[in-house]
Amino acid sequence: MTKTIRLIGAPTDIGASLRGASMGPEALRVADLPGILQRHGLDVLDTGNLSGPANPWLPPVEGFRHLAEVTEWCRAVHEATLACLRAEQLPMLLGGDHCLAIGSISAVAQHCRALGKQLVVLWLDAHADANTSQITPSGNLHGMPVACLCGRGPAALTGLSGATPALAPAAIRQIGIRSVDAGEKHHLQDLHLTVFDMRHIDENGMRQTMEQALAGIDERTHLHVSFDIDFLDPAIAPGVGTAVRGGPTYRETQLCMEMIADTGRLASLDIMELNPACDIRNETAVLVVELIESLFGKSTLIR
Ligand SMILES: [Mn+2]
Repeated sequence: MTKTIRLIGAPTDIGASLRGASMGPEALRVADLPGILQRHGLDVLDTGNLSGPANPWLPPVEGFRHLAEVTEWCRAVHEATLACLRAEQLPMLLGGDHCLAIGSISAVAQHCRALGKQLVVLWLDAHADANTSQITPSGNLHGMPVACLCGRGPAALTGLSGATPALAPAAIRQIGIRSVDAGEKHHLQDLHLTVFDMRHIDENGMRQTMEQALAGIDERTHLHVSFDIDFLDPAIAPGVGTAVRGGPTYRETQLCMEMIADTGRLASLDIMELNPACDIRNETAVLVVELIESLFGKSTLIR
């Protein structure tokens, strides 16, 4: 890994059900994310935070909360991510809530399309994030990015990459899922999305799950990881707004990260939904930084 890693902060909770993810980028910096990566010999460039509209905290309109503001934030993320990829750097989006992945992954999909690269997106999350305005229980857009990327959503978001859908559902592999809304369950089936839920991990173990999730990745693959911090078990990661118990343990998550690193194909990353208002003495941010070290190749032994 010789590429420069560019940190892109997106301090907003515009698509979330609870306020506080807007403080995520700064909490990761306080946990010394840039310094720790640099001490691994990685080239890290922190270009600061993007800016966008404030959170007006209004009820949903026609099934969406804050659609205009979410669109503005996602456009800013899309633009910054695309510029970074075109400069042959590795974008690391520091969220912010998970609606912003519509912006980052739209840019990644657009870039891969232009270069003829195969795109694989690993979606690490407690939730499937595949709601639409018709089936959402809340209208919060952080529950809809997967649907939007698959072309199911408002045109302003589904068309960001210059093509709709931004990517084929087959490009997405979800891991750690354990909370799916009633209508969303049918939608997942309808999209034929690949979902390795917690039951799959229970029955097959993290090793076999990751072997399946990483199948088919080769030297032509652009691997994107969209890491929602609520993927982790809340017993080890309390700093999230929508915690669901029964997530992967510390060891399971380390294995997941190390197996991704072993592919050598990680080319872009989202670190989403860290909510310092829910955290205890920034311990979740510190844990996340430790996991990101593993994602970039830290291992116990020389293998
Ligand atoms: Mn999510």
